[in-house]
Amino acid sequence: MSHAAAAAEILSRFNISGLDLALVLGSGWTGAANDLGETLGECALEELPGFNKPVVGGHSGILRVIRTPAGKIAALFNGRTHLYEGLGLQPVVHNVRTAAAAGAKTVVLTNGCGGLRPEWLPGTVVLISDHLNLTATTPLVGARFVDLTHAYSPRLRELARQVEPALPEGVYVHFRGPQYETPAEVQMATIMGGDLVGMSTSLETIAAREAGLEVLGLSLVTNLGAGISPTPLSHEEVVAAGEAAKPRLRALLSGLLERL
Ligand code: 8IG
Repeated sequence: MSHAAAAAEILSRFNISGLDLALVLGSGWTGAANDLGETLGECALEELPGFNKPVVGGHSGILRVIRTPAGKIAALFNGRTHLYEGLGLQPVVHNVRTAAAAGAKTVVLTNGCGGLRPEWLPGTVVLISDHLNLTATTPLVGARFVDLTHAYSPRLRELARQVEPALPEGVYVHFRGPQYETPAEVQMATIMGGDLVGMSTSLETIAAREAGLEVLGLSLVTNLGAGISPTPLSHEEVVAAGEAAKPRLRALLSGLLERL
């Protein structure tokens, strides 16, 4: 499988014996992950077997490997492949499978998303407590009956709250996209028990749990869900909210890496 090849390439390229953890940095999070440790090396994602260049504006497409202040080896994936790109499921979960094949035990999945609670203004960070996978698909093939009861690790959420005690929690609803939801779909997501709407993360979480990784999910609310906000959604709004939240996101990631 190409994730084994990608993992081998990461270990040889950066001269490391394995990864301890991986972070996937989604919309709004990329710039927050600079200077989080000693850089051991970096490369463009598409130089590694099975990876594609991210298509979303604001994703640098760089893999950086660092030694964290706690002495752990971490891979920072800046950008990801989404289901809506039409490349299929395997490229979407290649990041977490590669991280697991390289020895990682933990993955931090971050994203930018829409918020369904009016009190969560753009710039709010939310711990993902659970998800609704509305993509009607799965990265798992065959009789892989993976338990998702604690898909988003209660232990890691507690650890995040040691860094930021007031972090709220919410259920992430994964729509395939790439269009944003209609107001009716946003209502549906709310009625179904959702708190956040986005286009990533749940498939990576499923693959990560299959691979035995512990998952922390962090969402940056960059806009209110369609119909909740009086103004139309735009990707520029998303980028601006990420930019404004950068110092806070950086502090959170830095505090996490001291503890992970
Ligand atoms: I950033 O409002 C971002 N990503 N589905 N809905 C969905 N994805 C998003 C949104 C949103 N904002």
